[in-house]
Amino acid sequence: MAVERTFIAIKPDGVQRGLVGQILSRFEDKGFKLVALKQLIPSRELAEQHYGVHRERPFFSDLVNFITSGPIVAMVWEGEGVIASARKLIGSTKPLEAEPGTIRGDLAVNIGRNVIHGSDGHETAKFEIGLWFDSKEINDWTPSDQIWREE
Ligand code: IDP
Ligand code: MG
Repeated sequence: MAVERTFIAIKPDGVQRGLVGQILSRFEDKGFKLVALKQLIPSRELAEQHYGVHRERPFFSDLVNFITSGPIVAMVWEGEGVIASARKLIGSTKPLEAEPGTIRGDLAVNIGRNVIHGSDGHETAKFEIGLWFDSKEINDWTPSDQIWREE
């Protein structure tokens, strides 16, 4: 499987509830590599671009209001199959339907307060990484224990 990158963001509820550390741990523990991270309060323009595919949905303005309401933690994670695997770690969009053991399954109940975002495919990941990060903010590096993670 190819090494790829995905865009992950801890939403304002995750930051406000003090869940940043344990969410980062789940990705680190799994064995993925953090290559970019920053905290920011997204502008309306950025939020509307990010959620552009949902522009016509009834919940769009609530979603944009929420995501711009406070700091988020924006990240890029790298690894083999990380795009699909991160979606599994995150769990279903509706937290009450998300499996226990997933981030949303363990940490949320409300669809509008579901703690975390993850890119849903290769094209989306590419678009979202470019939208949220300048290429200079993304670091190429090799973990010293890399050899112990490979077959
Ligand atoms: P995802 O975050 O699991 O990829 P999407 O369908 O892309 O889910 O929706 C983006 C975000 O919009 C969701 O994470 C959720 O917070 C919110 N959302 C999705 N569907 C609804 C809805 O029916 N009501 C309210 N908020 C919703
Ligand atoms: Mg989505």
